[in-house]
Amino acid sequence: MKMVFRWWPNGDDTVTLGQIRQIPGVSGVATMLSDIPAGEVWSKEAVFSLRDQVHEAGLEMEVIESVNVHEDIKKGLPSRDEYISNYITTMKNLHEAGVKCICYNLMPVMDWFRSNLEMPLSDGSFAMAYEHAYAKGLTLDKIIDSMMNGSHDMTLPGWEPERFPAMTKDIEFYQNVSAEEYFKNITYFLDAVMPYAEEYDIDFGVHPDDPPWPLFHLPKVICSTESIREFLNLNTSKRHGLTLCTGSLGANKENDVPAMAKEFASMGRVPFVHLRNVKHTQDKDFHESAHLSSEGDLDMYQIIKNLHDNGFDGYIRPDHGRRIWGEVSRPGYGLYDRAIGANYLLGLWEAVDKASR
Ligand code: DNO
Repeated sequence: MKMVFRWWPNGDDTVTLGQIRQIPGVSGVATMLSDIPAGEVWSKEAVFSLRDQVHEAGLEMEVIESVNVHEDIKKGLPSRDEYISNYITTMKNLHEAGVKCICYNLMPVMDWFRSNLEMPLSDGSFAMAYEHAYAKGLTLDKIIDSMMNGSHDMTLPGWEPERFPAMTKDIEFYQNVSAEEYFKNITYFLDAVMPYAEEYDIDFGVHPDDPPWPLFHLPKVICSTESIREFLNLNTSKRHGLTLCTGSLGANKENDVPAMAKEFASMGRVPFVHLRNVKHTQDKDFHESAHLSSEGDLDMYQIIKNLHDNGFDGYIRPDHGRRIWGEVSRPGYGLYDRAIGANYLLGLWEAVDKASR
């Protein structure tokens, strides 16, 4: 197991590589070239220069989060072949730079969604929250506003402003796309890419839909144990796996996240794990919490134990932290709470590992 920390280059992060290097137990970053639009090739030059920057700071760059999938691939349009071929070239360049794991997602049109990026908690910290009744009634403008307010003018992952102009049309497009059709488009992509994942020794971990239910009439297909099984069955390559995001999946109370960790890790299909906790308030409403089991509704000990005992040998990163100690950063991606979280998770791992010997 290796603990990594999400980080963005080109000054697009308040956290520095030097700070990450000082978090005990963190060996590398999960990073991306966020200035290259989805569908374009990540040149060898750009990838190598990113890698050199990370290495110079004494960290590894074995995980990329995310190489985003162009919307035309998800839509199944004829232009997808060119975007897939670009994706494969990017994989080759990443492989040559020593990358071992790619996180990506298949959420149509928009990535993760929260109705409030800065909900005050009783201890004076702030966390991201989701209120279903409010979310359901939103128009696209309000959806975008909801995500941009509280973003402190930093780009949110998956909410790069260049996506906004096409969103109305894209949402319309999906109104008549069934989950079955969507799965077909995904299969086409996986069949094209997985042989290269084998050739380049890169594990692919799809990020589940966040929140894990249909929203804004868009197909959401990676939400539950059943749908993850179905998704993993779309391609037999062992490189075709899941980024087990405990907070995304755990937002649905029906999802037994420790059981998911056990089932999918034992299949060798979990190359990457995002660990964070959530606190359910009512029905589908929740807010994010500190990583500790006692702070939310997920049993982090059991999740770690099930990963450990079922042969998990991939990368973990502490996912979204709260905003604490007055830090101003990308929502969810400050230094302080994630650093605390990383060390709590490393402590759990050490205890589970030593107890098993
Ligand atoms: C938000 C994240 C997502 C996730 C991507 C993975 O903070 O959970 O942006 O990283 O969807 O592709």
